[in-house]
Amino acid sequence: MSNSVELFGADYSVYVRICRIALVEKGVDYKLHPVDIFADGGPPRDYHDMNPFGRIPSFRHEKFELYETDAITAYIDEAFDGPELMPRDTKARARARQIMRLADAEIYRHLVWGVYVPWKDGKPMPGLERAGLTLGELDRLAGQSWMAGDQFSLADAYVYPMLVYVSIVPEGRAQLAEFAGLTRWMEQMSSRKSIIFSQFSDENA
Ligand SMILES: N[C@@H](CCC(=O)N[C@@H](CS)C(=O)NCC(=O)O)C(=O)O
Repeated sequence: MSNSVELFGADYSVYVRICRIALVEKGVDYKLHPVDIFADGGPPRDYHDMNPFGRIPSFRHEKFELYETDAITAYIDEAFDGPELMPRDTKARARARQIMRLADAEIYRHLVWGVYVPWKDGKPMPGLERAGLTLGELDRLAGQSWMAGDQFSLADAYVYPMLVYVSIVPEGRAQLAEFAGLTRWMEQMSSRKSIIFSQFSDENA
């Protein structure tokens, strides 16, 4: 099975990291092929055969190819043996999906691209205004120990890489510290094998 699973993307990407976390949590061996979308001239030309939009990640299992993280992680969960990555309970599963879409629509868009990315470039951070609302809502929706249900799920895999980038920014870290539940969850997540294995290079800088 080992080399039949391939992931294409860069280790700085939150979406690539979500897939890597899912693969490790599921216990699936895989090969990561580096694709740098920010390289001069963009990703290699033949990468567009896998993803015509030039976004990462893309995924291949034997001859089956996929892009879009939601589809990739659902496939990983359903195609391989190992712990289930979505709650069985209908309400907990709905909550997990809600949090995953909130991560796409709010956290990635406004806190990764509106806080972390401009901060790194020394520019104003328009997303900071929205951080309290978004983090407060996440804190309200999250379960006691996990984002949804009573064990790790894809909702945890989605939110963690995004909040790590928020926490690298001093102003983002200060806003996160206002939410004791989220802070505790971040600490708990930080010692998981899948999280350690997929660390961003600037995570502990
Ligand atoms: N909806 C896509 C989003 C993936 C995405 O936005 N990836 C970023 C890197 S984290 C990317 O490739 N950005 C380049 C671009 O949008 O052109 C997914 O869920 O996989």
